[in-house]
Amino acid sequence: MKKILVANRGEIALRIMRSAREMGIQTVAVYSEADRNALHVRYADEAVSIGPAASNQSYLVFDKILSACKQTGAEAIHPGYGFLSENAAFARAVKEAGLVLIGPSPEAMEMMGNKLSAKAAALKYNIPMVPGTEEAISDVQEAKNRAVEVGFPILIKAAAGGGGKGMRIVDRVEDFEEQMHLAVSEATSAFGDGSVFIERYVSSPRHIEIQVLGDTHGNIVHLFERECSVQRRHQKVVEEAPSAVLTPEIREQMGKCAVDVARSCNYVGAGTVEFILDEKLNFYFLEMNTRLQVEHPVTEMITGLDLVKEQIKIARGEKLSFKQEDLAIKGHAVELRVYAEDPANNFLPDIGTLQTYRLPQGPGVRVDDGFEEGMEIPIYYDPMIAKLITYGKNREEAIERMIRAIDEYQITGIETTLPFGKFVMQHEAFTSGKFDTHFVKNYFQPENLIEEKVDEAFIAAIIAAQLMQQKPQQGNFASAVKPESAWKKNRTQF
Ligand code: MV4
Repeated sequence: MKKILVANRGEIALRIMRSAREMGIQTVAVYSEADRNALHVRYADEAVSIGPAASNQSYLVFDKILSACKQTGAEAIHPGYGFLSENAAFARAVKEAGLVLIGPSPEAMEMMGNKLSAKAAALKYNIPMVPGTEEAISDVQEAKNRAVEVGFPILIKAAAGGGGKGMRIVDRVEDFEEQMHLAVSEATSAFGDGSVFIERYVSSPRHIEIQVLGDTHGNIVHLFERECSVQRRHQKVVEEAPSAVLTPEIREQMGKCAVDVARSCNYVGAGTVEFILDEKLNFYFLEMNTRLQVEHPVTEMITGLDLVKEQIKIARGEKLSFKQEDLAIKGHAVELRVYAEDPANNFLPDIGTLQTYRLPQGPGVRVDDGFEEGMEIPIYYDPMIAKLITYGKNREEAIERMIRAIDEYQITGIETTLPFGKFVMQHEAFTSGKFDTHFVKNYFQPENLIEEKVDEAFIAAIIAAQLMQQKPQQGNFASAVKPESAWKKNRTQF
């Protein structure tokens, strides 16, 4: 494999190219009109323009990606995450064009892409699952009877859904019929497939996922867990590895189950098996994601592996160079997704230019990003600017480093989730490890960030006063405040 095309943009495109370059593999970028000056285009050895900004006219068009391979002689495609990464039809088209997709087979993508077929496959291996129906259920009366057997509260899920789309919680049997009708029509319009199934609703779960790697020789290992419970509206914001609550025994059991789920679909490549964990630490299989995930760096930090290199080696047909017993967790890693969103304003996407953009540095800090100072955040794609990852010998050190790195990270021109990240890192529920998927809803109010904002405005006022009046006179504003102590108190600027 001499040349790889990266069918993606932003931080993940760069991150993939970096590993390819280390392996002596040439890289090809593709870019839309909105990404003409993007870093992934400049970093690649070659770049091919693939059309208008809208992704359905560029990054999602099979033929444009395949032609770019032909044009440049790329032999393999890395799809990153999002876009075409879990598209079985694309995986087939790649194969038919005589190219290699750095990812699983179209069959595995299809089987795991539907929640019901994923559950059916996993059932053969006795994987723990939340009680409910194993098949799509369309008869409302029958569904209601099953719901009564399973017990309320019930969750109605769309088979074709994902990431929380098409889910409905039903607390009481009286509400079941209405909610079922709504769920079916929602699933039909959102996915073109109205199949739904029901599960017992686990009310305060933690979201824990296991990274797996499978090679083309039938070897499958797991790379331990990632805790992803800090999310809002099914959008993850903070992830960490390992989880603060898993015991070595549960970790081993979950790891074995994840390997079995991967085995159930003959999985090849890097994948993630999602579980929920209840208060009693019972775990249940939810679904499998057949791509490299956004939060993969925390796993890289604690295992010392480069997941993109492993994906490439697997795609070249190589055997995994390690066995399960060779793998161990070392240290702790935390990731904060830095979004161009205003956490003080209901996380509304914020658009604009990165007027100031200075990165944190120093021990245990990694930033995966795709922007530079002066660049605009395009409105067409995901609003994630960067992933800030910190590593430490233990959880406390990783968190301390995250707080320090957030303080060093300077972004102006756009509101970001950095202050929200600091709020999480300093919250007792997070530091103690006692939190679930309701963390944001339960503990976060925009007012939590206002104090920080007031401090910033205060410092700005001091600077303004000093500029206007170099020598403070007795009784004026500049002499009334103590700039020194205020600077020390708030370390967000130097
Ligand atoms: C659940 C659940 C509780 N009980 N299933 C949300 C996304 C999709 N992957 C499955 N999800 C859930 N399934 C049962 N039976 C709670 C969630 C859930 C959730 C799961 C993982 C991460 C964040 C979540 C936020 C809300 C609900």
